[in-house]
This record gives sequence, C-alpha cells and structure tokens, in this order.
Amino acid sequence: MLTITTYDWVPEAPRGWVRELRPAWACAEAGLPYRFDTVPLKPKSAAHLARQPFGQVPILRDGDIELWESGACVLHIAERSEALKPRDAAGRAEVLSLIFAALNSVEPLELFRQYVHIFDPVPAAQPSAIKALQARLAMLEDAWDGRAFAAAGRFTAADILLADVLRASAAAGQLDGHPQLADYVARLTARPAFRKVHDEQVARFQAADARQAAR
Ligand SMILES: N[C@@H](CCC(=O)N[C@@H](CS)C(=O)NCC(=O)O)C(=O)O
Repeated sequence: MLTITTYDWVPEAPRGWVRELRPAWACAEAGLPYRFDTVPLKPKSAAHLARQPFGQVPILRDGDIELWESGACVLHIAERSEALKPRDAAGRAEVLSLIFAALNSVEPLELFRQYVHIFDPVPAAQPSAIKALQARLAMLEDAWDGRAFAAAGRFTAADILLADVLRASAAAGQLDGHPQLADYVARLTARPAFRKVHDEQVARFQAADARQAAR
C-alpha cells in the first residue's frame, strides 16, 4: 500500500489544487492502492520538516522508502506500472523529456504568474510574468502538432504532470489563445481517474472543515 502525505486542512482556494493529487492520480490510473495520511499545514512540525525540508506536501511512502517532490513521487509510481510508462527506450525517453519540460520549463513560468497575481509584490512585474508564460505556451502549442497525449503517443506519467501544470494556466484564461493545449487539458481532466482524485480531495478538505467546526 502506498501512503501519500497531505495536509490535514487547507483553505478553500487551493482545494482541488494541492499536489497530493499528482501521485494520487498516478495511483488511480495504474490501479495501485493508496491511502492518505496528514500533517498540519501550520505550524510546520519538526517531524514534517525532517521528512520534507520545505515543509511541503506531497510525500510518498512505499514500504521502507520515502520520496518527496510530486514529480519524483509520480516517477516512482510510474516505475511500477506500464500504464504510466511505455517499455520501449524511445518512448521512455520521450516521457522523461516531457516530465521535465512540464516541471522545469512550463511550471516555473506558471508559478511566477500566480505569484505576482496573488501577492502583487511588483505590479509592474505582472505583464512580464504573463508575457513570459505566453511565449512558452505559444511554443508548446506550435510544437503540439495535433497530438492526443504529451509523449509516446499514449497516456503516460508525463500527462499527469503536464496536464496538472497546464490546468492552472487554463483556469486563469492563459490557454485561451492555445486551442490544442486547451483541448488537451479538457480531455485529460475529464478522465475518470482525475475526476475521482480531484473530487476526493475537495471532499476530504470539506470534511476537515466539518471536523474543525465540531470541536
Ligand atoms: N515542487 C514541490 C512543491 C510542493 C508544494 O508547493 N506543495 C504545496 C502544496 S501544493 C505546499 O506544501 N504548500 C505549502 C507550503 O509551501 O508551505 C512539489 O512539486 O512537490
């Protein structure tokens, strides 16, 4: 049984967006059983920081080993299931490339857009954050070439990470000028495994509200 560590509660806004969704989605697609355990969002405990140096989630436990960083967790799960990773070397190489592209080339720009949008530290940075994201998305759209999935011509772990990154851009209207990427996000987030783990996350944090109110 795989155990995914998430928070015991988060405010309403991030519900459905907490990255425990990534390993949970991978497990659901692969048909691997998983369960959740929780750490407090605040204050960060010493025990949590000993497991994840930034006091973040998710953390994945698999028997005696533990991993953190959602990308590492998804890759670990993908090693266990051909449902997430093809067997052939060329397919695996493509999956690996798209995983790192999602996390290293697209997500930083999407996170920067979110950061300036939410915290507005430098209002003048907003147009440049959007411009940088839009430039990257336009290149991805151009390279997409009508594909149904990110890599290897089939659903893989790369789709979990890329679609989860891009759905944040979509929710902010940033895919409006990128029809292939918008269609990709719509199709990937309509998958039963995504819907299941997404809705479970929202319900779990709603139940945490009810527990707090009952105290
Ligand atoms: N690069 C990390 C980022 C993890 C991350 O940002 N986790 C968020 C939840 S989605 C978190 O723990 N935020 C609270 C905090 O940073 O204190 C990963 O992908 O696992």
